Amino acid sequence: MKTLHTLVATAVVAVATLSAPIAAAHASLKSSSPAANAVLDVAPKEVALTFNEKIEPAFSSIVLTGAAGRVLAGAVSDKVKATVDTGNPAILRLVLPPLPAGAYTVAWAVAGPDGHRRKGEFTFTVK
Ligand SMILES: [Cu+2]
Repeated sequence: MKTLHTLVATAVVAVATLSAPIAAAHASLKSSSPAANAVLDVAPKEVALTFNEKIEPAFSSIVLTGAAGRVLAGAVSDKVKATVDTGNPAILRLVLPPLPAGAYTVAWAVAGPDGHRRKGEFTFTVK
């Protein structure tokens, strides 16, 4: 049993070591405006997400939802969608409609140059 346990532990370490550099290569969110969990006096006019690397416009989106999960901006059917910044291909932006006070969720999905897709979400509040 001791041998088996050692083998399993070795395998776990090997997997963790092998997967670490690959995971580090994926696009990941570095910062956002509004910041995650921000409480704002003034409604933001856009969401801007900065990633650690260039992202692919065709596979990158931001969807803003409000109370009760109602989609307010960035839906597939919307005319206004997230766009990659022309000056910095690591920044994804979504122009927002006027937002009343309330809680909002930003859901993003991107793909980096290697084609791996990542997604995440965060919330902010307008007072
Ligand atoms: Cu990757």
